[in-house]
Amino acid sequence: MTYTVGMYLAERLSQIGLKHHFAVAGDFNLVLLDQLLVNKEMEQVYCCNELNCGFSAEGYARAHGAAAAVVTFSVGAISAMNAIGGAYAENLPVILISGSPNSNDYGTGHILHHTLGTDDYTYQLEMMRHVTCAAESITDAASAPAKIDHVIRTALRERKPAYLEIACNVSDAECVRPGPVSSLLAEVRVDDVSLKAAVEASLSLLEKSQRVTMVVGSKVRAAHAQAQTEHLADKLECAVTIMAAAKSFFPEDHKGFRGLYWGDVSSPGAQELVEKSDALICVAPVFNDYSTVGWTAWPKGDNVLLAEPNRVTVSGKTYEGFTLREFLEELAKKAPSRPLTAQESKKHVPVIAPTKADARLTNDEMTRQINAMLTSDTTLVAETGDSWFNATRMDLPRGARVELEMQWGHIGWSVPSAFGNAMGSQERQHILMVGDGSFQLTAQEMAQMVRYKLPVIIFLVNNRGYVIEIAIHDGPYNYIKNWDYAGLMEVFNAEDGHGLGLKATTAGELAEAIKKAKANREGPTIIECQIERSDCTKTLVKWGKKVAAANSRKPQAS
Ligand code: TPU
Repeated sequence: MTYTVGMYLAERLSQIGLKHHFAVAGDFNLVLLDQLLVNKEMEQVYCCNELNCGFSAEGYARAHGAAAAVVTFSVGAISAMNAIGGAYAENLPVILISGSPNSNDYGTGHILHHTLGTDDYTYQLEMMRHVTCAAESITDAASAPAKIDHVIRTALRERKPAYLEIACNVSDAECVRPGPVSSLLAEVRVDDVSLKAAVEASLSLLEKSQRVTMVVGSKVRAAHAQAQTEHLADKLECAVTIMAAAKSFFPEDHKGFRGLYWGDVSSPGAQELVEKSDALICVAPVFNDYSTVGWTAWPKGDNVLLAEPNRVTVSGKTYEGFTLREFLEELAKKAPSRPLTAQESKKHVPVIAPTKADARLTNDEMTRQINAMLTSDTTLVAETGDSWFNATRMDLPRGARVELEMQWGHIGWSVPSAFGNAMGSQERQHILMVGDGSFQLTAQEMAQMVRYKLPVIIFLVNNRGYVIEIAIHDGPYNYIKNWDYAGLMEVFNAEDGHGLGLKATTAGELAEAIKKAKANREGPTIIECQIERSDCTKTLVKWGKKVAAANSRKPQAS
């Protein structure tokens, strides 16, 4: 069989394990889409728009390790760029592939549709360089294999998105076949001297410390170091806390687990554990304004061992040239037992008392009922807003996954991301918690859950406004038009769908709705949970005030 550029790309994507790629058609990528369809190992999955396509791929990468999204030039790719920025912030290898102008049109002065109306077609590549770890433009078949391999390899190595554009007349041009994938995935060699020095410096901190605590951060998953983190915790036998964005990245049934470290809004006791440690091991953390609660809780100082994905900083020195996994593995081999912090503290499980069946539905009762649904097979996707705080206070069984987008924080992310995640892990039960304000951005992607018969259960929190923004900074702009959210499902079902739209205004109605949702395996179920606007978690309000204070610092006098 003659091989083409598009077939080469498809085989590479399939070799790295993709079973699906996401797409929105447009005339610059139609031939490319045909070429990708030749590969029977991968299914082409369609989205309503390119922003959602990017977020769907982002969700797939969360479930599956990597993903690809295929869009058309400018009108498509620039919409998708927002989601690619999200994938960058969240450390997810999403390959964005855009069709691009015919190679004969470059440098000719021709003005093309879907472009800025100038004759320079390099602007999209330039823009994408800022939100990806590798970006290539393919305008000839001969250089395509090297460019495709470079983009895929860099994305996988750096766990960041990457970008490819392929001239629309080149995607079916003849090219060589891909070689084996092992050469593409080869790991970088370890600097043994640096690794040994980092481990020795870390051990000397641990050996002179009795109060040792671990803080697990959100980059631990992208660094593929979750098992190594748990193993180190087994050896140290110390207390372990997690950061909010790392919810579910450390098993909560582990005997050292002591809940969430999030400054003032930590689980009871967790802040004291962290602040009173002689040695604090921060594994792959992200310290930003949100995670430090407006810069009020940022562990720093000589007692902090900062183990980042590509670097360790301890006792005033930084070490590089190895991965986090390698560092944690080596450290665990010699780590001393330091059980004091675990012995002196207890895991705090928040207990929410059930309300009567006919009582008005509350945020607490909704959270309680959702928590009771979680099993080791659940993936809980929680949108920006109070859903963050509800998800992070849940008690998780081992194996349950929580997906948050706390670095990028794009409202509306969760609907397409849950769709992509469900596509990428169909053996799991997907539950989505999303506020009404967020849902209004990307609601139409629920239609793809109907189309692909994915039994995602959506808890739509109708509190009639942007409650998180009300907590941070109130004004008339925080109040939204109400929708009939449950009613939307009928629109998306049209003549052939099996989605279910339900409403719950009391605790009993919610329990009934959950029963129906669990029984509906042929499509998604949206349960519109109607709660009072003022009913939100206490932590949201407390955290919101501190973040607002950080945002409203006055400019420094010059
Ligand atoms: O729980 P709740 O009521 O806060 O959730 P809801 O209703 O989804 O409201 C979220 C409100 C919100 C906004 C408007 N959270 N962050 N923002 C700012 C924002 C605006 N645009 C984008 C794309 N992302 C944002 N985070």
